[in-house]
Amino acid sequence: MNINWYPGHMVTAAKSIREDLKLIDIVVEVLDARIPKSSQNYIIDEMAEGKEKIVVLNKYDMADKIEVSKWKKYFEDKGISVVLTNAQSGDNISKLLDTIKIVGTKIYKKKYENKTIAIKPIFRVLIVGIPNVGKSTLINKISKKNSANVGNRPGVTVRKQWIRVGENVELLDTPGLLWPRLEDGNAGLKLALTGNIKQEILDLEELSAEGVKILIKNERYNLLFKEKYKLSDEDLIKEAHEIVEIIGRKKGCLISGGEVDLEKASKIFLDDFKNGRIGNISLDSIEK
Ligand SMILES: Nc1nc2c(ncn2[C@@H]2O[C@H](COP(=O)(O)OP(=O)(O)OP(=O)(O)O)[C@@H](O)[C@H]2O)c(=O)[nH]1
Ligand SMILES: [Mg+2]
Repeated sequence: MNINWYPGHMVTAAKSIREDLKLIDIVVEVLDARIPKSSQNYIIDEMAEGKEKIVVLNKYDMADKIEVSKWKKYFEDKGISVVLTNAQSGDNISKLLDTIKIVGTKIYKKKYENKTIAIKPIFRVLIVGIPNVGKSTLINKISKKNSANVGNRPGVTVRKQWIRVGENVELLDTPGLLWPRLEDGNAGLKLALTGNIKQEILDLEELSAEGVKILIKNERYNLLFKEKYKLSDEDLIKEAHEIVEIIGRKKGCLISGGEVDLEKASKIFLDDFKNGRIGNISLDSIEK
C-alpha cells in the first residue's frame, strides 16, 4: 500500500517546530501504544537529537498489554523514560508530569552546576507525534483545562499552542507530523487501521480485508475477532473479503436484492478496529 500524505500545514508546522526547538528542554514523543514502531517519525527523532526525550505510549487502554510491556522495556533499555497513558481517562497522567519534572530538574542541575539559581526554572516541553495519537487530549488532561482542540480524526491541531501547567511547566501542543514516506513495511496499513491517517484516502474494502488477515493470523486476536462478530470456525477459514461480507450480513448492511453493502460493512469493521472494540490489539510486535 503506497501512501503519500503530507498536507501543507505539516510542512509549515515542521519548519516552525525546528525554530521552537531552541526554547525547548524536553521532547515528549507521543506514540500509539498499538503501533510503537509505525507511529514513530524519523523527522521527530532528528529534531529531538541532543534533547532529553520521554516516550509516551498513549491509547494504552486499546493495546495488547503483553506487547506494550515488551516495547516499554525496549525504550528503557535505550535509556529513554517511558510512560504508558490513557489520555482519555487520565490514567498515568500524573506520572507523566512527575517524569517531566524529574527530567527537567536533572537538565537544570547539569546546566547550572555550581551556580545558585535565583529564579525558579521553567521546563519547556515539546509534545510531538503523528496525527491523532492523542497529543491534545494529553495536554488537556495534564493542564486540567480544555485549551487544546481534540477530535477523533487526524489533522485536528493545525497551529502550535503553548499551554502553562502549574508554576514551572510549559507545554507546546503541535499539529501531528507524519513521516511523508510510508513505504517501509506495512506502516501505512497499520496507521490507517489505528486511525492515524484518514481511512477515506484508502480503498476501504482492501483495508478491511487486510485488517481481517492480521486478526486471523494471530492466535489471541483470532479468538477476540471470532467472539466480537460471533463467527464460526468455518467462517474463519474463508477469504478475508468474504469474512467482511459475513460481518456485513450479520450487521444488516444490505442493498436491494439481498446483497451485502461491502463499503458499509468495511466501515463498521474499520470503525470497531480503530476504536478498540474488537479487543486489545497491537500491530507492531517487537520481534519484527
Ligand atoms: N481510547 C483512547 N482514546 C484516546 C486516548 N487519547 C486520545 N484519545 C482519542 O483520540 C482522538 C484524537 O485525540 P487528539 O488529542 O485530538 O489527537 P492529536 O494527537 O492531538 O491529533 P492531531 O491534532 O490531529 O495531530 C480523540 O478522539 C481522543 O478522545 C487514549 O489514551 N485512549
Ligand atoms: Mg491535536
